[in-house]
Amino acid sequence: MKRLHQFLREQQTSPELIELIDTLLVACKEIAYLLKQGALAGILGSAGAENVQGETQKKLDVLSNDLLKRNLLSCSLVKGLASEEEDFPVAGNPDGKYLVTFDPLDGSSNIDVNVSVGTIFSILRAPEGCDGGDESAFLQSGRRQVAAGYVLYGPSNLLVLSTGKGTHIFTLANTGDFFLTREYVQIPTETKEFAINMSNQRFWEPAMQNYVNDLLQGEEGPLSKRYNMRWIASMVAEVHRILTRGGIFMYPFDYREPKKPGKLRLMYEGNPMSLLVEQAGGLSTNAHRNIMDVEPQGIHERVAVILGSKHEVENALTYHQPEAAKG
Ligand code: P6P
Repeated sequence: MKRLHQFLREQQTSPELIELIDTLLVACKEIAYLLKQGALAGILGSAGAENVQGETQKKLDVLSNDLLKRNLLSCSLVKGLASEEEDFPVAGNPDGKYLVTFDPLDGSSNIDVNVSVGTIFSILRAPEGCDGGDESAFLQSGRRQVAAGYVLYGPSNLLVLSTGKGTHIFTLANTGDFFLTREYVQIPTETKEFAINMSNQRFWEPAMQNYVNDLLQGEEGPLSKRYNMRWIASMVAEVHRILTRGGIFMYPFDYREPKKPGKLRLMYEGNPMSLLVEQAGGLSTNAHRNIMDVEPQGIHERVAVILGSKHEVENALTYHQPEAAKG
């Protein structure tokens, strides 16, 4: 079995990027250990505070964020970092080469019910002369990511990573090593499985209403296929299922908060997941353009997400064409 380092060296990944990924993974291994302790470590439940998103922070949100911050700021390669749990970017080494954005514990509402959660991360080059604590340094499209991935804390702990040379899966062994367990993942272009939070249906735009209605009509409907549905409420787990067996995941714009383009965040959810999905032959769009082509206006910017099996995403997009959307 090939270790992560060996695989990255064989892909000609720079020693500096390998060092940065390693540093990030040290924190993720500590998070994995804490999660396994659960209630025994007295770390479940709410931290009694809200983050910049207005979401109640879990104790583990704060702990995970602190672990990642501590490790990344100790790495001389990190010029700055931005986190879902930090109102503003945090400056690192002024001579650092990279910027890191992350969601320290995605799906944390699932922690107290023992359902899989994950750390999502995205690595950008620090623009020449930028201030690593200045938001403008981070406002780069997803196409500029040098690496992205997630660590899924589940029945097994997995790293899914891309440096732009395919999407690969590594499994964490008891030794603390990540071993390559699946390389050059390819998402099936067709699927019979969709993931969306149906309780929001009345708030969607007509295009999404029409598409999901057709999915629900199954073989008797215009799509002539019996679909199944999944909703785990952990984007990391949904994306992992799609990378593993195909599917389409949607968190569309809805009228509950019409000023926001969506619930999920562009810089540390949409972009990293889009790199992994595209590198695996899938599509990832906000219903109007590929997510990685969106030019960010803020580090906590939201984005609508439709991602997964190429032909199914293309099918969903046909409902969003101007002439169809009037339907
Ligand atoms: P809802 C988790 O809070 C998250 O950001 C994603 O991981 C997940 O897909 C989504 O929100 C779940 O949202 O509205 O179903 O709770």
